[in-house]
Amino acid sequence: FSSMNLLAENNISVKAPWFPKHASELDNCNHLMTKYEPDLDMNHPGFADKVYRQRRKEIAEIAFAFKYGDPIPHINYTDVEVKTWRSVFRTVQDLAPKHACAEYRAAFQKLQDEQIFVDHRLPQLQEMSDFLRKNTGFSLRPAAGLLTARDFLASLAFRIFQSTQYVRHVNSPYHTPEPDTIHELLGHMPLLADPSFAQFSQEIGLASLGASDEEIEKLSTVYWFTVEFGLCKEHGQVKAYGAGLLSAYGELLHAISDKCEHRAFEPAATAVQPYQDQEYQPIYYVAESFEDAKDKFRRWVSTMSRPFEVRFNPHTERVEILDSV
Ligand code: NLE
Ligand code: FE2
Repeated sequence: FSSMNLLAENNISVKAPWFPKHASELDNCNHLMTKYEPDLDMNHPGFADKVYRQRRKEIAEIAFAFKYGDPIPHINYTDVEVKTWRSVFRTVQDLAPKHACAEYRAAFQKLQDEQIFVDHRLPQLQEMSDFLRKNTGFSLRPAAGLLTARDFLASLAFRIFQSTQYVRHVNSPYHTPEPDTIHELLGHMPLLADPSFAQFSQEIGLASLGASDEEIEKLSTVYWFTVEFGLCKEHGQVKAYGAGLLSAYGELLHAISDKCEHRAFEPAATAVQPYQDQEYQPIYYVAESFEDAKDKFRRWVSTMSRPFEVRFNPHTERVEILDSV
């Protein structure tokens, strides 16, 4: 950082949208994107199910009340919820050995060895958060639903992942357009325990702090095609690392079939590719490796317009602003 000066917060002369400077300020970053919610979307499998909607409300209250430093409240999952978990868990267990990337498989095994991943109960967010903290320094916050891209990406800068805690409707165990705790647990958590992937996730977050709306849109599109739906190469074969694939076996099989298009991951092009968030994707991007994806991502981010750089100080959980002159 020799050519940079550490700036005091009130010295920033440049205009940039507000962003959290300390992990505790994520208490202000829980704006919901009201899309695909059972109360609003007639196509949601829970739309006509009063009990389901009530349950979602109860669990959302926990997220709204959560403040930085609180333990994540325990949820007593019902038999129906456990049954849904079990079906998805078993399909992932069957398919991952063949179709998931090596980093995912290794972390999955660790989670099984530690009895966090078992088929008869859902892991609690707090125990998962403890597991991640030990492995990569990531931790979790409960989220009430789909957050705005700006809020969601900001938390990644602090190695914090905002995770839903409710369970998808029992009638659609194998695919849901909205995130739910099964998607977070089976899709995201194993890779957040991988050092290289954790670093990549944090860098997307750091790039988002103070970015323009247009850049946020690009970053969340890159996030979509990598963290959510990414494929990568492994010994000449294509494997999945995207969370939306690993938690939804129909789409996983679709993604590695010849019914869709595979393109090489190239941030500048990937960032402007319109995506599908209701059905299976028609296009997937294939990375050479996490390291290669990170290199390409860094080069692309350096072309963004933000007139300062940021770095995360893990000791203070604070983001420091560096004037790049
Ligand atoms: N389609 C995924 C699943 O069913 O698990 C969720 C994707 C959330 C972006
Ligand atoms: Fe996700």
